[in-house]
Amino acid sequence: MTLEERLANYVVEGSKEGLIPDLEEALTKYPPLEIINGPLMTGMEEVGRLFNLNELIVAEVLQSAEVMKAAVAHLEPFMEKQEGSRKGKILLATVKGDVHDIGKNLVEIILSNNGFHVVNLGIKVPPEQLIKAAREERPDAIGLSGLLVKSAQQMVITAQDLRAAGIDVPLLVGGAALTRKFTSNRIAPEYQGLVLFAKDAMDGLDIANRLNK
Ligand code: B1M
Repeated sequence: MTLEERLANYVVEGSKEGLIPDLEEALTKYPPLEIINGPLMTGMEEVGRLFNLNELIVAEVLQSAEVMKAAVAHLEPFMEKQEGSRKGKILLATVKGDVHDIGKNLVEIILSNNGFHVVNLGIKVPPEQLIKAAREERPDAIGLSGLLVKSAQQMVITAQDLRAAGIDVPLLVGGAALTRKFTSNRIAPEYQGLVLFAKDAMDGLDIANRLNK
């Protein structure tokens, strides 16, 4: 197997044995984000495919998630950091009913490495908690993540509740359950402020940087 195949395979197999030396080797060839977005994501997509076919059970998917998290944690110190600049504050949450947090945590790493102050509220965050945090933290933007189909609908509800609470800071939304079209047709009309879709964590950073200007 090539190095890239081995990296994808650790995620598919949910095994960490040999992972760190292979990540070290990969770092001599690629920047950390390319390793995540390339072979590690390829592995995660395969996990999703096998899970869909009932060839993996939830416990096995959880092990794959642990491998992905360990890999991201190992690569994080090698990511580019913008020192010194202090940008806006962003509240980040996975929406109510959804536990998926690998993508959201990647967004946190990338935003905070690039000068943003991120307050990560975690997973399964109901609108009430988000409203309370928004009143206390006074963020410049709120980032919502969701991977389940029902999470897309939950984003609509969250946008409605935030609006009813008088919150109108820009909303940055992302996650596999969403599309740009759903964002502009279904979420944006329910909110007072801007609603912007990010296809991945780097896109999220680009949008946050544009909002910061
Ligand atoms: Co779940 N799961 N899962 N799962 N899981 C999916 C999402 C699924 C597509 C798998 C499948 O069936 N093929 C499917 C959803 C089906 C649907 O709704 N249509 C699914 C299901 C069904 C479930 C359960 C219901 C299974 C069950 O219990 N029977 C259950 C749900 C529990 C719940 O949420 N209430 C469940 C549970 C789990 C685990 C706990 C085992 C585990 C999550 C562990 C964790 O996150 N801590 C898990 C995993 C790992 C997956 C897959 C395999 C991988 C997700 C992942 O981490 N990807 C996933 C299939 C897949 O996606 N291929 C699947 C890597 C991550 C980096 O990508 O999060 O998409 P992602 O983030 C991307 C972009 O989306 C974007 O940036 C990132 C890239 O840079 N992004 C943002 C994300 N958030 C953003 C926010 C932004 C900007 C960009 O701004 C704020």
